[in-house]
Amino acid sequence: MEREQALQIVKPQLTEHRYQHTLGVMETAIKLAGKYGADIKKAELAAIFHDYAKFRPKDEMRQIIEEQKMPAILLEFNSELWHAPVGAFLAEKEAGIDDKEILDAIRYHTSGRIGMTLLDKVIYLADYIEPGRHFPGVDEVRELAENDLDRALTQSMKNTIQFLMKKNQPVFPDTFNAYNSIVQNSG
Ligand code: DGI
Ligand code: FE
Ligand code: FE
Ligand code: FE
Repeated sequence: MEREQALQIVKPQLTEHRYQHTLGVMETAIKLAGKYGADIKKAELAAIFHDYAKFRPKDEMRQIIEEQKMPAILLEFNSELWHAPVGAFLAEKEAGIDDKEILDAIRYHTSGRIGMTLLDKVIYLADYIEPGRHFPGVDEVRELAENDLDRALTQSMKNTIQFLMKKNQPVFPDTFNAYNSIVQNSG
């Protein structure tokens, strides 16, 4: 699918603010893919669709998680996590995206996972550092992303876990597993 068609499908699903975020993730993901050797067209499409399900009603997302036999543990954690796996499902069902690497990058863009692929990492990081993001620590991660993908990713995961802990929020197991996996595998 070409960029313009993908954007036309996604735009009506999002608020204007979230659409601008999506364009930022797209540009950033294309840059990171070029720098680190990921597939640029796949990075572009995954970025465009990554927040596809962001505004679906909670009840609809809960029902999809149950019916599609996604990990039930999702339902015990913050519903903010649900749009990632549900988005992967709906991008396939409603938009016909059938590339498994793209769907996985969408599915794991919020939590990460053990053994993230290069494309998973590009989308996770692009979501974190796109130009519209303004939170403490983001500039440090932007600098790390200039020459060390794994260090940038580790730092963004640390920031996310610390942010959740400061707010006394539970941390989803995949989030910890992703952090451990990348620290153990990147020396
Ligand atoms: O959809 P975005 O806002 O672009 O960003 P995202 O998909 O990375 O994150 C959505 C939210 O999910 C964000 O507010 C932080 C939260 N989050 C990420 N990991 C975890 C989490 N929330 C909980 N409770 N546990 C996690 O492990
Ligand atoms: Fe998201
Ligand atoms: Fe994210
Ligand atoms: Fe996002």
